[in-house]
Amino acid sequence: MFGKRDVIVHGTDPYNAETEPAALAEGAITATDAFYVRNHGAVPEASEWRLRVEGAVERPLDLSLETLREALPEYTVTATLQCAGNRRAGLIAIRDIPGEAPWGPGATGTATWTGARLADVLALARPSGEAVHVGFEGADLSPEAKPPQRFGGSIPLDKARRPEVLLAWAMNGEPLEPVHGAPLRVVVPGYIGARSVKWLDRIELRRTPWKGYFQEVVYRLLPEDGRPAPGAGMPLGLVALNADILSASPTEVRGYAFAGGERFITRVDVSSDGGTTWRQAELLEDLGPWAWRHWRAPLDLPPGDHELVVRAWDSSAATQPEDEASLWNPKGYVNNARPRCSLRI
Ligand SMILES: Nc1nc2c(c(=O)[nH]1)N[C@H]1C(S)=C(S)[C@@H](COP(=O)(O)O)O[C@H]1N2
Ligand SMILES: [Mo]
Repeated sequence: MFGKRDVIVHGTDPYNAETEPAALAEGAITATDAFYVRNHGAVPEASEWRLRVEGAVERPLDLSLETLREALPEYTVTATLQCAGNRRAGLIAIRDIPGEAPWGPGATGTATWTGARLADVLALARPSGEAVHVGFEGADLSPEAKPPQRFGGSIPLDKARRPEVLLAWAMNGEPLEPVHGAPLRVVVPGYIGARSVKWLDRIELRRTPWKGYFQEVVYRLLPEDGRPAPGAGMPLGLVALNADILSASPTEVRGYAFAGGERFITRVDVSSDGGTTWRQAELLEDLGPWAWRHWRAPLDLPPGDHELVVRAWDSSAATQPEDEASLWNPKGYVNNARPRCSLRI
């Protein structure tokens, strides 16, 4: 439908699809035509596009894409996007989560993103003393909210001023595709995918975090017995340490590990006896502080049944939780349990 290949489609209206493990395993940069898509509404129709910057600013802006591209220097950042619902299927296996897509390990991917620094746009608009959060609003209308609402979210102003946060018009060296947010999207490295708002046409400097449905009700971690309601549970922001297996054979296991936040991957351990003994995997290509690490470990397994388990470690010395049972939550977010895989040889 959008010329995507190697994807598992979870819905067509709106279109949602994840990358197949084999396509993720091809390299640390995910091909654009295999990159996952997470939409909460229809891709908005192309129209006369402007970016407004308003709210707690001394100088509100109303920019064309040409002005943005010509007036500001262009930067490229390699960053992993990860949906908070990535690996939800593992939680659904514990207890059903009706109405939420059963994402496997492929609601994540890594691309190079090119655009202007949000910091440079903010410097032009001059945030006032009141500004603490930066809100982003997309042009898409989501029927998930009643009444329908545009998709939006916010990040703290401190993060918004960091050099890695981009207003991107290109992905993997090509013009951004409509399904990934053309003509302009935010890319917030280290934060859940939901903050990287696509089809961005409004930035609002605010005193408080975004009050829209997708931050006040959705994308929050509820207690096991919680119900979605405005302000219930905790808002998700920084991505938690996570890893998954992308391929496993009698001679080799491969996968990804993503630290999230401002952390980086320090080690990945692999067990082939269900977690009794561990060996270190080899960390592959380092794409910089905002990208995952792919890893591999050679195996030499005798005939029989084997259970592979993986645990990644990050620069805060945290490792992944043992299993999904302790992580189940009503919306099915942040499944970062140690991935497991059975092999019969
Ligand atoms: N405007 C808008 N931005 C959005 C969304 C959306 O539905 N509408 N989905 C968000 C979510 S939940 C994720 S995980 C990422 C996915 O980006 P991608 O589709 O380019 O992979 O976009 C985010 N930005
Ligand atoms: Mo997401």
